[in-house]
Amino acid sequence: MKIFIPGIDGYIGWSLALHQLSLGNTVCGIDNFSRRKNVEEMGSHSAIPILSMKKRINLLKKEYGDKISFFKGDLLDAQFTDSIVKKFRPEIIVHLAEQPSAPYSMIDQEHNIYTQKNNVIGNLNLIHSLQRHVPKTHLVKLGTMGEYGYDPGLEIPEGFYEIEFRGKKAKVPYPRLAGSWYHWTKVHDSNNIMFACKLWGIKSTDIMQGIVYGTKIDEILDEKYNTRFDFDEAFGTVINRFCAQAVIGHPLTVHGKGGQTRGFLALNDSIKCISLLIDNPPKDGEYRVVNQFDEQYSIMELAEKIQKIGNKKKLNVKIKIKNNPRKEAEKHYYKADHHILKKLGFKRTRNINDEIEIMLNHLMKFKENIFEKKQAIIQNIRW
Ligand code: USQ
Repeated sequence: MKIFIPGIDGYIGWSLALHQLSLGNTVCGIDNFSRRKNVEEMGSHSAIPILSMKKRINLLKKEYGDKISFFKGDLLDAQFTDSIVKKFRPEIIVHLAEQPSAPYSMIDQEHNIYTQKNNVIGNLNLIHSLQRHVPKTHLVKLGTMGEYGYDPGLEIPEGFYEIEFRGKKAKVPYPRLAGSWYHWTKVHDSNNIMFACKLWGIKSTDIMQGIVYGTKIDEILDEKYNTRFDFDEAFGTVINRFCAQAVIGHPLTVHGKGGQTRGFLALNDSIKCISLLIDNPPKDGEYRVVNQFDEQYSIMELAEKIQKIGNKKKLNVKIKIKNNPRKEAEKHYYKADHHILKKLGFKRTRNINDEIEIMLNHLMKFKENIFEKKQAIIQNIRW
């Protein structure tokens, strides 16, 4: 299969490329390196060193030859996007080229508008090119569980639900109640893709993914294949950031009551899930929504897990309650379906406790790197 990965330089993009190449597929990636630049803007860097894209591609070319190609460019450049889709003619597009940080989008007007433009317009350019050149291609798009919001007080289905209103029943999209400018961009993308499927008969899987954690996937056996690992206030997500904090003896910064409950998934399993969805596409014209997470925990439960595992390693992990810089429910009902991936055969490969231990061991090797940027670790960006 020919797979196009916009955002190949990112945490998930690079890992997915390694996995898909190992399966014998052909991968073409593009990236504008905004993740590297934006993390630098936050005064940080990847805790785990990564190679430049030139070196990454040279490494892969030695192993996979012409099965890997890379072009530097931006989805906002409609001509560039169009020329790649026209030339490569992918059978699958896995769109991972969005600004992924909620706090980053909340810094100020400029960062909000940047996120909206980058995500919404980039996605539109991509779907127009897909329709123009490869209308039978499956678009796998990374959305987020955060599109639904965390305080509707109802169970969350996979995208659609049945309602009865004034005596009539209908299957309609489940309401989206996102909690940051970033999360809203994903809602706008979902609406645009849903409409494109109806309008043009293209097919898409919109992944509502939970929080991904971990440093390794099965294909990362040597440090030179490493994917990035962020821990700064904008790009470090909660388990990854807590593990980085534990390693340098910084207290784990739990926001508010810590009762915020989220779905979580190991990086290795995120890649396996995306690959399962690639292998099991929807029908032509179908807009499929899949909730992609494995287990759910509250933030305090997570902090306590990391504390327990860290203390076995003599890290003397402390937990510090911090005034919540976000506007979010700190205690809420949370029950979300995640049946589709299980039906397709998804089985967890990484247990959360084992993965936290693997992460702590891996990160301890790069303690100095985290320590060097420790001023970037506390979230001060306010909603
Ligand atoms: N949190 C803390 N302490 C910290 C950092 C975070 O208590 O030091 C709390 C936050 O207040 C929040 C929860 O942990 O309640 C999750 O925060 P996060 O930064 O890990 O996740 P979030 O901002 O929701 O975004 C991340 C990814 C995003 C993805 C989303 C999936 O950055 O790309 O879409 O997770 S989900 O959360 O399921 O919407």
